[in-house]
Amino acid sequence: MGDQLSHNVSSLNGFDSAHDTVLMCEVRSEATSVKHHKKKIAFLFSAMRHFAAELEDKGFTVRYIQYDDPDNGGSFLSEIKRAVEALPIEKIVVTQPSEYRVQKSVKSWETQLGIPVEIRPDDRFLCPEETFRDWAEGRKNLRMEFFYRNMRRKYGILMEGDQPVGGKWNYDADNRKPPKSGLQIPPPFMVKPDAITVNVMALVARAFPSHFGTLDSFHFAVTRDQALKVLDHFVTYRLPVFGDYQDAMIEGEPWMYHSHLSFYLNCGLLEPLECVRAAENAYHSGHAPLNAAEGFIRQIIGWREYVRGIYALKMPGYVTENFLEAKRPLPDFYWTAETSMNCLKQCVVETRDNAYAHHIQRLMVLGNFALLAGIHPDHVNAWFLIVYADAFEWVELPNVSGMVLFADGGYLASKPYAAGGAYINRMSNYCKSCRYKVKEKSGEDACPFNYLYWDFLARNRDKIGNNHRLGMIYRSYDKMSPERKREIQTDSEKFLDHLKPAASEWVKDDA
Ligand code: FAD
Ligand code: DLZ
Ligand code: SF4
Repeated sequence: MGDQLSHNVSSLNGFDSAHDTVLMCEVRSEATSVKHHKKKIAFLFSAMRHFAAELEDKGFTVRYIQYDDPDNGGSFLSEIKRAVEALPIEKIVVTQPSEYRVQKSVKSWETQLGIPVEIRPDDRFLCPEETFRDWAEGRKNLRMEFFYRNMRRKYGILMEGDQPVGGKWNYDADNRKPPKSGLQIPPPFMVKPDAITVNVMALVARAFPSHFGTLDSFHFAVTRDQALKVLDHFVTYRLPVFGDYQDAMIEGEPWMYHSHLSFYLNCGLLEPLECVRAAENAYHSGHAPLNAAEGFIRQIIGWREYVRGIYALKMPGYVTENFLEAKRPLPDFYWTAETSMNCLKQCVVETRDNAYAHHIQRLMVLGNFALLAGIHPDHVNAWFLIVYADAFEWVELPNVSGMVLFADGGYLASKPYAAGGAYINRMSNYCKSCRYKVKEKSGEDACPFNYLYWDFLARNRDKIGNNHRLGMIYRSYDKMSPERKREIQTDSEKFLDHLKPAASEWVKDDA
């Protein structure tokens, strides 16, 4: 499958090139389960085609079905059926798909085809599903920090005996520097599209014209060798500053000091442990400071594995969670970028152009607005699953429903990540060129985040009013005069009532 492009993926263990065939297929059902960003489809199809060619070079027999093959039936099952008819197949071997939707379908193959199907665990994750389940058992709420410490111990990463290197597990407090002017941000590592990628881009332009996003300036790595170069480039040029500016946002600087490795980790071109060891080595050799190496490593062995564990544990019910009973449809500007709120505009434009936005843009701008405005989790999840080239439901859903929307009632995160305009102003330069005034609290010109923040807290008090991490904030709200509270409510209602809902064509293919 398109996110199993690893030469050591479990389905290939024991592959016998004299008898076995690898089946790979570009199928409509996957490309349009939601209407993925054009760059995401081009990236995955090109990476799949390159991977198939590498396997053939190694002597594997590969049955590769291209998207516009006239006989392509359009789904995994149709293509397996065709393979079963064409070849003397005794058994199907598959690595467990990452998404629940596909897992469910694979489980029905044996009955549908009348052939044994062996589903092997995906051992590219560092924490097996059962280990996570054992750790989570009996806990009402989970906390990433404790899970992360176990992972550090288990893999001996940044450890001195049984103690963390430097004496602390977590250096996040050093990683919140606001952006300063004059930062020399290195350009991202760019791969020039080769003939395969150019071909795929033409196919995507032709076959998916109504999908979100542009194909211009496609520069993703599409092979393991290229992805290793992206890793090396990150460690050499960005990692030393990664920690300091991890939360910073600058207009016109979509890539900042982030690694841009999620695309390759999630589709299998890179392995999590090799990225982590590269950062650890950079620390030990004196190339990168501890706050940078630890911060980066925590994202991968901590957050990435943690959200995957929660997904495995909580599906299928996690999809329908809506603890705050949010109902509003997604505003149109998430697709068109037509909004006067400059922070949102910048983040949507960059998402459209790059199929990428870095974590704080996703969490504190795009996500924060969706939380404060009370957008329905289905709409927010669909958007995040569509627009990013690294988005697969196992990682997107816990981040959106758990981290951003508090839709799971606090299972993943201890409090909603809600913030007013002051946070965005501190961590970015977006407010300087915004039509709204970040310092104003009410009225036509006030930054909408400012009143929406308090309105969100007031609206949801029955659900989150007892959260001990919000106690101080609610006390500040209680000290406000009745007039001020009314003003917050009126400004918010007026603003929210004027939001134009998005058209549904962006999400689902009607054809
Ligand atoms: P870096 O900042 O360089 O981080 C290094 C690596 O750590 C990433 O490549 C990624 O593999 C991992 N990582 C960091 N944060 C997280 C996290 N919260 N959860 C899981 N892994 C993490 N990440 C995805 O891979 N796919 C998604 O669909 C996705 N959707 C998100 C939606 C929202 C609302 C939010 C708040 C976060 C989402 N993330 C998602 C997590 C994170 O934003 C991206 O992994 C990151 O921005 C990718 O860019 P990068 O490779 O430059 O990351
Ligand atoms: C995301 C995606 C897309 C757009 N297209 C394909 C495809 O044509 N063929 C394929 O094998 N995989 C694709 N993928 C990735 C799958 O959606 C992903 O492997 C499953 O959702 C994992 O459960
Ligand atoms: Fe965003 Fe408010 Fe700043 Fe405008 S003023 S950029 S809306 S935070």
